[in-house]
Amino acid sequence: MRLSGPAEAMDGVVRTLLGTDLAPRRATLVTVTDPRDGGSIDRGVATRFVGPASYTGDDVLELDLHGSPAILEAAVAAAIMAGARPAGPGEFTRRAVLNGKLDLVEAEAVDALIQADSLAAARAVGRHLEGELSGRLNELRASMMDAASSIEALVDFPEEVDDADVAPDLERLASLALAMEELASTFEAGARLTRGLHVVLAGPTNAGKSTLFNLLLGHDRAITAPTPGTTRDVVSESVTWSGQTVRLEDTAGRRDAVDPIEAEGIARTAGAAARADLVVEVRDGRSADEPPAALAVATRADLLDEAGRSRLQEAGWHLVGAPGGEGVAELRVAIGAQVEVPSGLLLHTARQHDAVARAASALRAAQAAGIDEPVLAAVSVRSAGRALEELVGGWTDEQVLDALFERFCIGK
Ligand SMILES: Nc1nc2c(ncn2[C@@H]2O[C@H](COP(=O)(O)OP(=O)(O)OP(=O)(O)O)[C@@H](O)[C@H]2O)c(=O)[nH]1
Ligand SMILES: [Mg+2]
Repeated sequence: MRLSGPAEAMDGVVRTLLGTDLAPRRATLVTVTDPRDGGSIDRGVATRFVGPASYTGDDVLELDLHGSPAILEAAVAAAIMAGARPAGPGEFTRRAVLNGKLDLVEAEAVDALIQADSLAAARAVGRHLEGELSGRLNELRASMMDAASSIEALVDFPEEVDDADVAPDLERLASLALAMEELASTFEAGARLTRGLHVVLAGPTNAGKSTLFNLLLGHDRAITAPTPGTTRDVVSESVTWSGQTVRLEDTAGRRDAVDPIEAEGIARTAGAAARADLVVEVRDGRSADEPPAALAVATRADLLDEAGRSRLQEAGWHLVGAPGGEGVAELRVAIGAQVEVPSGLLLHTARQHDAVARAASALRAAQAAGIDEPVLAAVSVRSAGRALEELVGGWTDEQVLDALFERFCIGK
């Protein structure tokens, strides 16, 4: 149980609940007392962090108790009697942002870390919490501000600024725009990493998709049968393979539908395939010829003779045989290998992508306006700056002016 608040309020809670003082940052064995009847609620370990050296920046009290709902409920009720109130969603991180302990990008990383269901995702966003992405954005923003100052000077003091002084800064805006476009383009990989890789098994009816789906998952999730058209709906299940989350989907087999329900199922297959990061095409190995996709699976390897097997292997098919599970482990590896986890910084929220993309296009507008339209150029750079400010904070026009006077010594 975690509490956060101003020191005086925390003093009251500590006194009422624990009846003792706590040395900061020292785990202390305590008895939590119920203020209603003075009886004991639980014995546990309490640690007090004194602000600003705490997660939220306010005073924080952490209580480790025995986790039964009855104990926790009583402890929460006691804390409320002692002056606390239940926290809202994300309120501790929100306090941390308001107190300047975290910026918004770091706060998003906290959320993504909590949601991460693979180590790869946790590692990618963990870097953001260490300030790596904020640092990069601040760097881009500082460089942008610097370049903006000469353009602002051209607007405010046209007689004193030479066009030649502004030209290198306009070039710099172009390279900053490029850097931001590159950063924006990492969103797809970042989102894929945090939400998991979306893989769809597709192919004609009776190809063996559902059987393969079950084999890949390791349990009997979907119905399989010799009757073509067995699967109607998209069947979805998440797994973790070598540290990466994969959302695997089995789909209705493609054919000229025999009834409207099946036709709807086939339409859903097309929708799932269109949204997928990777479509694995599945065919009956006995009638397969050229592989229809980068990752194509021929089933019923167990029913093929040696010549048939080598023919398919040479053509580039992945062979699987359901009875013995032949080729399934290799297929998992092949699926994982189709999507590399990029090693650079990755944007992982739509908010980040939106702000960085807006900043990039505003810089392109500034670049296009150039020396001929310095007012438009200056306004565009400012709006690029505001877009990044929404992400990390700290941009004011005052700062542009500071940088301007520092560089040009105007009015001397
Ligand atoms: N011997 C053998 N039989 C297989 C193999 N794969 C699938 N089958 C059989 O083929 C039949 C059809 O398999 P399903 O997995 O239901 O085929 P599907 O592609 O999902 O079919 P729809 O849902 O109709 O599109 C079932 O009877 C399976 O047991 C395999 O590798 N070897
Ligand atoms: Mg099926």
